[in-house]
Amino acid sequence: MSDTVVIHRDGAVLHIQLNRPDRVNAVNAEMGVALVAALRHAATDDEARAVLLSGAGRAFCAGQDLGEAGASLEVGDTLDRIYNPAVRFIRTMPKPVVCAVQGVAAGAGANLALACDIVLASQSARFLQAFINIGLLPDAGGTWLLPHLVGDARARGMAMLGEPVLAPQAEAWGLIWRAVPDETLMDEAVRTAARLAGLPTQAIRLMKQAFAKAPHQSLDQQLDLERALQQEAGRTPDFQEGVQAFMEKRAPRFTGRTA
Ligand code: T3D
Repeated sequence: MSDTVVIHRDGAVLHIQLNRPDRVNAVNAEMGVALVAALRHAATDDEARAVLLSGAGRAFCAGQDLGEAGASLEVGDTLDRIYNPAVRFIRTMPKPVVCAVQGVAAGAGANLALACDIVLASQSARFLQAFINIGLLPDAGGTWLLPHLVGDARARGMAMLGEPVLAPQAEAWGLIWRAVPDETLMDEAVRTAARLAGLPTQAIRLMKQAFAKAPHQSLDQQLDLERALQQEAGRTPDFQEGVQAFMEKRAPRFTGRTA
């Protein structure tokens, strides 16, 4: 078991922490394998209804470990083994993934963060598409995520100029959900993940499916998809509980179960 990624479950929240603080949590081969294993575990652990991804120390993640990779590496192999599966797990797992970003999120580290469902960043954090500085283009979903989140002009500026975007700007652009005071980041992230873990998990699973399909569909197709997914949501115990609790003027007790 590698200590480059630390996993622990607190109630219904599975916390995954990148743990190479002396290397700004740069992803070496060992950490990459451990991260993918942790995300696979998170996706399939039925007790976990929300996931929190964070980085130990002063920064979230500096992207690929350049010291280990050197310049001769077949970079496509790294994407096959690490970043592409990691991003796919984050986007498709049937539960919400919260990311807490402090310090810097650079290169593939930035795009791992941006792939998450809810991104919180400390006010002083910065997002850096560092790829251009070493002769690469954004990967780990960057060329897809950036234009979807902030539009084509800002995506190209971030990717081509490689300038850092500070958290308040990131929030204003819609790159992230919220920038919060530095000293409250982890409390806020833990609270947000715990809150999500208590919500109707199946509705969130179905939302993720709907959001994933939306960019490729017409409004007409999306209306049909929403109908199918809503039909499924309507059959969950959490829908019954939500309506009943509303009628009884009490707080709902959602279980996240399918039946
Ligand atoms: O296989 C493939 O390569 C394909 C996949 C590519 C995906 C990618 O992620 S490509 C992009 C890789 N990442 C970068 O290019 C970022 C490089 N790092 C930086 O630009 C800066 O270090 C940061 C902006 C992240 C942080 O700056 P700062 O000033 O806060 O810290 P620092 O002093 O630069 O870094 C602290 C130490 O971590 C330092 O080592 P030292 O001098 O104390 O021995 C630095 O060299 C090291 N470090 C930082 N980033 C990396 C790293 N070591 C290896 N790999 C890194 N990515």
